[in-house]
Amino acid sequence: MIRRAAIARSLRLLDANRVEGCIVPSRSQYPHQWFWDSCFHAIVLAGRRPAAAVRELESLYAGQWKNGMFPHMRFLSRGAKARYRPNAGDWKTGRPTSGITQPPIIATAARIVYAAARDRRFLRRAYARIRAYHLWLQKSRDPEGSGLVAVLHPWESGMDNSPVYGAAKDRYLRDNPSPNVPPRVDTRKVRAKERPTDDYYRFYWGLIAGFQEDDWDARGMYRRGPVRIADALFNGIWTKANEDLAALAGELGKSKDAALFARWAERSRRAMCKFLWCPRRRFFYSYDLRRGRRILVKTVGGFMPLLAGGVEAKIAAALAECLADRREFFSKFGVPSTSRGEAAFDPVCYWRGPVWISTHWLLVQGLLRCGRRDEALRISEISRGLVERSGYREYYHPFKGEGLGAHGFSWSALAHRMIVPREANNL
Ligand code: 2M8
Repeated sequence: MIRRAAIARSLRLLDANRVEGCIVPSRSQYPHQWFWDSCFHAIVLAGRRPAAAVRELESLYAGQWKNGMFPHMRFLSRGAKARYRPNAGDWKTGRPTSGITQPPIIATAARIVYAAARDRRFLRRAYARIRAYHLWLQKSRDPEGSGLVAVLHPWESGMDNSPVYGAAKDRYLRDNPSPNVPPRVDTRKVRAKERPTDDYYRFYWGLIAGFQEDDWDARGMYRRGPVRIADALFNGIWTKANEDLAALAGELGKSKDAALFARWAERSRRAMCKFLWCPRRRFFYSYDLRRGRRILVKTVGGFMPLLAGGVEAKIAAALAECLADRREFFSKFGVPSTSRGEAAFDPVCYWRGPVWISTHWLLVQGLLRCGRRDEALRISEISRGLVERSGYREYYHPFKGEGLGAHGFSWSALAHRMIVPREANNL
């Protein structure tokens, strides 16, 4: 009964955050559409409102580029009057979207939504859109076919000020005259210490200016962009997404496509174990493709290769140990976004320490996948508890459980849908 009331509250929140046919992450802080947020919203809705889940995913099509890319943001006209920077005009992409992408979780979301909605028209349309996206991502972010796709801007990783991007930021600011950055608006409603520093904002805007010089040409951006990082979370999601796209292709009888995407998934699994896994430190790290070395900072992203399956039992066991270690990722209120052992760890600052419900959700799927049910249940319970106690906040303090960042934050509704029914993995 309590559970049902909680789910109803989550659905009410999503209803309240619906603007121009899609759900925004938060009405005050993020008044536009974000790519991976909408995928998470669709996953939440699939449980009780499959038709609304279909609509949420389909609302992303309006932003998709002709080359297949799903941009990380689509600007809404109502939101245009709201204060968010960079706005559509700042990006100069020639359309009301940003020019970069975000973690490619749409195939996974579509598989979950299809398992709930069983709507063939949705499946056919979604498949064509997502297939185009995967072909674009593969070609433009892994042109050598290594199995690892690159992130070119920290915003693409979804974990914007993660210390994974700290060294790249420092190098960038050292080598480039500090770009002019318009006054920050993100710190008007959220305390500055919970948001990225001004340096990060100079870096974010500077990278955008560089891409504008390349006229948003994917090849030029990849070749000349100062950041080229195989992010562990992004690649874990990408691998799982190829497996899910293969399942959707199979459902449509497209066996050649199914074999292709299954092969891509397998290639990425191998590449993650070869390049991201560090046998000595027993952890998955993001990898700097420009410099040819791992970025030795432990973040929650390091658990995400588990999502993709096929991880050796001893690797899964090492990660479980790290998850249970108070000096690393164990804390009363969940799994911090950055290890407690890192110098950059900060329990209130955005992706440098706080607990996020989205990464909890991903972690739960990864743990279930490698048979770690107890750990998965613990994280599910903590997630529900956080939302009950502190509301739908953007992130939470790992030791105190207090809410941080934006209020009325949509994807925190995932707390009530941590464990996806088995059908979604068995179309
Ligand atoms: C955050 O990122 C945006 C920029 O894309 C921002 O800080 O303004 C991140 O947490 C990102 O992962 C998320 O998709 C977005 C909207 O919730 O906010």
